[in-house]
Amino acid sequence: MPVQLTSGKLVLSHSKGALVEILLYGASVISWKSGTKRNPELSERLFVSNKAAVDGSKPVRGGIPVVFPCFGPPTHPDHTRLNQHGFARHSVWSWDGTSIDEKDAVSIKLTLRPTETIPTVYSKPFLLTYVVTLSEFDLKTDLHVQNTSFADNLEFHTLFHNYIRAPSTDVLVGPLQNFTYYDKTESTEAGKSRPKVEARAGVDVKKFTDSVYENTNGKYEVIWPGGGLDITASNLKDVVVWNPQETGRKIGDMEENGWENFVCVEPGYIRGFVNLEPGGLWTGGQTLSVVHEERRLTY
Ligand code: TA6
Repeated sequence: MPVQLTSGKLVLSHSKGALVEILLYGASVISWKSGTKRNPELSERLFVSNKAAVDGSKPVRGGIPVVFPCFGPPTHPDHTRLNQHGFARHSVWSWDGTSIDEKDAVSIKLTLRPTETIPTVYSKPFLLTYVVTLSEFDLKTDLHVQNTSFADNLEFHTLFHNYIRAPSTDVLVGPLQNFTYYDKTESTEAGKSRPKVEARAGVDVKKFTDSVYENTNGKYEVIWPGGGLDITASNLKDVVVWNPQETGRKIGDMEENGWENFVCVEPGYIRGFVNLEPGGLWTGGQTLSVVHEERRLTY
């Protein structure tokens, strides 16, 4: 069965073996297992903390959390009553359709409308449609945002908070050279970090890293000795690279030393807000690909 729903979790199976698991809670991808062209053996490509809640009690610590309508602590007047990273990752989505294409790629569609608790903290009308597509070596996630108001614009951030399974002491993310970034690990009196220009082609996360790159080219390689994957983003002009390292001890649902086993590479639109006119439709997406496994650890 290409798609099965069991206790609020969808399992997508590709005919060549790849698997992905998605919770209706938060539309959270919590597992992606894939082989590669050279090695058909399935490997888990994402990190989920063994202390993560996957029962819908709180956002999942790992996988691919969907961030909408605000990234980080709210800064927009429409978002003042929201938690960090918005409500999409802790709302229950509806399964709204399935399709299989001529190459056996399996897609599911999830939707979220302002029902239940959302209107108590957010007054703007919207319709979110999240499409997850599993191919033999790729995982694609697309978020479609519809402004269902007839009168008001809709302003939002959105981001895919990917926890990529990788040895954080050896991983490199790039090419990011010459892009402007903001180092959130720097505490400045204004609470805002100054813009810097990345001098490195490949960025490591050997120390606590929380960097917001803006206006990049949307193509990223995440590589480590013996492994790696590509991320291609569309309509997501920014990217965050995050790993807490030892500060992860302060994160309640972070497993012991979990920070040694992932890097977050998070394509998004978070510097400035998307401004969607009444009735407008906006789409941002990404494709994670493991079609190459062996990579040189140099740029
Ligand atoms: O994307 C990086 C970040 O904004 C970090 O600053 C850190 O807060 C991380 O997200 C995790 O946030 P969370 O709300 O999931 O604990």
